[in-house]
Order: sequence, then structure tokens, then C-alpha cells
Amino acid sequence: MAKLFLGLDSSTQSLSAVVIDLGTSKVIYEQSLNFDRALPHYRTQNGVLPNRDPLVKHSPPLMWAEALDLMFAQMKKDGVALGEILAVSGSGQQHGSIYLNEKAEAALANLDPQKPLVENLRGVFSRKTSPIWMDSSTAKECAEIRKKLGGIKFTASRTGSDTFERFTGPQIRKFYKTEPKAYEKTTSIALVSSFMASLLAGKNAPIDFGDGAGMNLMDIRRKIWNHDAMKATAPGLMNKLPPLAASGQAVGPVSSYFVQKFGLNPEALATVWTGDNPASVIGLGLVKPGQVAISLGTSDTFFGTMEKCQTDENGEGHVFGSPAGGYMTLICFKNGSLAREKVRELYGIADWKQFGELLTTTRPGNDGAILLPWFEAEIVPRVNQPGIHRFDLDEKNVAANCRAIFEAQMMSMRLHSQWMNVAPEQIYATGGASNDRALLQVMADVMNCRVLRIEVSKSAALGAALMAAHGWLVAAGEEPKWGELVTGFTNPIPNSEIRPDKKAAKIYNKLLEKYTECELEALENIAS
Ligand code: XUL
Repeated sequence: MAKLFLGLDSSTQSLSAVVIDLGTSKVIYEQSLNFDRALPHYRTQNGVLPNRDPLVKHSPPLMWAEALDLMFAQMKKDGVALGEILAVSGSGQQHGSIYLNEKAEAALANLDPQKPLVENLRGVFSRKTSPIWMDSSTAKECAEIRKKLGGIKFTASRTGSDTFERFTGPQIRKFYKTEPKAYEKTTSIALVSSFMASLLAGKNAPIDFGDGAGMNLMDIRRKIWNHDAMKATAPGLMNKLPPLAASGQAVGPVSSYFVQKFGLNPEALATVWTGDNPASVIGLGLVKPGQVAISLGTSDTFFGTMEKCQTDENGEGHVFGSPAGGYMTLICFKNGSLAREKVRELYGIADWKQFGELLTTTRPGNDGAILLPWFEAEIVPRVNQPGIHRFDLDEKNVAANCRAIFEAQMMSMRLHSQWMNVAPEQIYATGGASNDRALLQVMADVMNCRVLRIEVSKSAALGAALMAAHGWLVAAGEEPKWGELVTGFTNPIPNSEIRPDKKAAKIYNKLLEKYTECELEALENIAS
């Protein structure tokens, strides 16, 4: 018998849906809806409202609600067996916040299927727009909160991360400072994830330990709201935050709005949502401690899982709760494909194939040549002044520069993930550049670990569907195992394994010392 679960992902630019059948371990439906194209009347660009201040990035929360109506209508039209779906979960772009007033609770409880969601939600917002993760207008508030919490190290060890402009706490503080009356009228603050879950449940849904950790407000170890952080952020915050809960946990049956309008089963469970990165960790199959995935995209991202909470003293990496229990890390390196492309352009290299071929004409370790590829201001390590730095590297040697950039990117990842204290057994590589075997060989050698390719489309929505399945089984009194649940959905690409070369791995162990010194020297030069 089919066992259907729905996962939704409300991201910056689109809402995606994935339906899985747990009976056959197959994805049976995938759909995406682009906000700019499907909902042009909100006038967003790539999901974001234009603003004169380039640091301010807001989106309209009503757009996300309207997208949910559209997505269900589309699924119905496409013949998805909505009546057979047993549970729904989801994920949202992290950090974005929605501000609701005293009318919200009744509106959610009485969603009228004769009207669209947008009309049902008229007048429930105490702030019309939502600051999202791309917003970087809260540097002052970050400094204020960090100071009250005792500096970078303590802020990170208490909340999982140093204060960051996009994180919800600094955003709430800015709202309180600039619009105190509207802040006072706010009865509850939701994240994108908990807002969407609230619509489905027809009541205020909890925030989960994954997305809650992206707020600088949650005690990362105890998984409860942190009083000092709330006090440092804004007055009366405790009364405005929903409870915290595990993602996938049942909130209740889905609101009758979705039953009457789209034919959902009245017994289908609405569950707690999480952030897109925690959901992706599940969608990539990282459900056991010590598992690592590296996504080679516009930015490169390092995902890891750990059983015990370790935080980064330097405040560069983030720790979130993992939907599979325990913790996950997210370390984001801005100069990923962006920087690799710059090198390609710089040397007029036709395509990635040629780039890979050139790289293989050089030796692992590049005879000690180092390139620090900070074409853009870098997140890890923190670099405010873009620039590239070469050490013992001839600028004219094309092949050596091709190798140098990727070796540096991988050594930086190894160096800046050491605080996790995790020695991975294998690394899953994903993202556009993971097609390139030459690059993956460098990855395997620098990390001294085998690398397997994995390509999951819509990893966040898939992770969410798996969370729905897990939550439903728990609610049914079972004890589902994450490892068994993800099998079949998150398998690596057959024959994609690359093993580290022992000799090369030794070279990189040594070169890492030099790389570390070069990085320090470059950072000192920038600072002086
Ligand atoms: C994570 C972050 C982004 C958003 C994207 O900290 O800001 O990855 O979650 O949706």
C-alpha cells in the first residue's frame, strides 16, 4: 500500500513540493513554483522586494501564503492523491521572520476555504514585510547583542553561532529599536518555517531546534530559549516566541481549510517544519554523526553532523540542531564556483574539462604554491577586503593556478572545520562542480577520505518529506530508524567513489601547515 508524505520547501525564490511513497522508497511527484513568475503582483525580484538601501532585503509574507494555495491547486490539478497523504512537513529559508498581531490566532483557527489564504490573513501582520537571510542591515545590533553575551566565543557557545546580520535576533532588535510601537503590537514572531507550518496546522506552530538555532536566541545545548539572549535582543520577547520542538513532530491534524479546499485527508498530520539547511542534511542522507557533505556551488558549503555539540570559538561556522537528532554544522565559503570561474576567465580557459585537464598536468601540493582566492569578501575566514594572494606561485603558470585555487579551497575547508572534531569516513560531494573528477580527487586527497558523488534534486523538500514520514511513524507509536528511512532516497551515484592517494594525502598534511601560515599572514596584511 502506498504511504505518501508531502515535503514543502519555501525558499527565497520559490516554493517546491516533493511527494514520496515510503512503501516503494520513491519520489513520486516534484513541483516548483517561482515567486516572481507565478506571483508577479508582489513585484519581487528573485523573491525579494526592491529597496533603495542595498543592505535591506525583505519579502512579503503574504506571497509565501499565496504560493501555498497555488501549490496545492497545482498538485490537485496534476492528480496527486492528496487524500492519501499521511503527513506534511516542510522547510523554509532560514532566519527570515514574520511579525503577527493579536488577530492572528483567531484567523489561523478559522481559515475559511471559501476565501484564499491571503484574504484570510488580512490584518494579521504587525509588520508588513519580512526581513530575510540576505539582509545585512543589522551590524550595529549584532555588536550590541554580542557585547551583552560576552563576545564572539560566548555568543557562539551559547547560541550555536556568533551574531550575524541575517540572524533573527539582531533583526528583531532592529525592529524593536526602529518601530517600537509596531514591536509592542506584535503578539508572536514566526520564522518562515513556523509561519508556513502554522498555516497548515491552523494554529501557531512551534519553531524547531534546527531553525531556532539560526536566531541567536536558542540555548544550543539545552534546546530552550536563552533568557540572556532574549534580554539582550528586545524586551518582552519571551511572550512573543512560540515554543521550541523537534522538527517533524505532529502539531495536529491539517487545518480543515486544506481538507475542504484541496481534498487533504482530515487525519493527515501537520508537523513542525525546519530550516532549508537542516532539511537538506536529511535530504542528502546525513543522518548519522560524523557524516559530511560538501556542496560545490556558487558558494561552497560544508555540512557536517555531530552527536555532541561543539561550537566554533572563532564564530565562523554555525551549529544548528539536526532533524535526525544531535547537531549539524554549516560552514559557508563565499568564494566557491564564483572564484573558480574567475580563475578560468582570468586565464581564458575554454571550459571545465580543460580546467580539470590543466590541473592534472601538475603535481599534488603544487610544489608548495599557495593561492588565497578571495575575489569577493569572504565569510570563512572573515575577510572584508577582497583580493587574491599568491605565495610561491607564478602568476603566469596557468596550470599551477588551476590547481592552486582548488587546493586552497579544500585546505581552507579542512582547516576551518577542525573545530568540529569530526573525522569523516566518507564525504558526499554535490553541486555543479562535483561533476569534475579531477576536483574530487583533490578533495579526497586533501581531506584524506573517500569521496562519493550524490545528486539529489530538491534536497530540502525531500528532507522535509522524510521528516513528515518520521514524525508520522513516531506519532503512530513506532520507533523509525533514520538510516533505514533515507535508504533508497539518498543513494550516492553508482561507481562515483574516489579514494585518496596515500602519497598525496601525506603531502597535504604537511602543506596544511604552510597554508595556515599564509592565511594568517594575508589576514594580518589586510588588517594592517
Ligand atoms: C543559512 C542561510 C541560507 C538560507 C538560504 O544560514 O542563510 O543558506 O537558509 O535559504
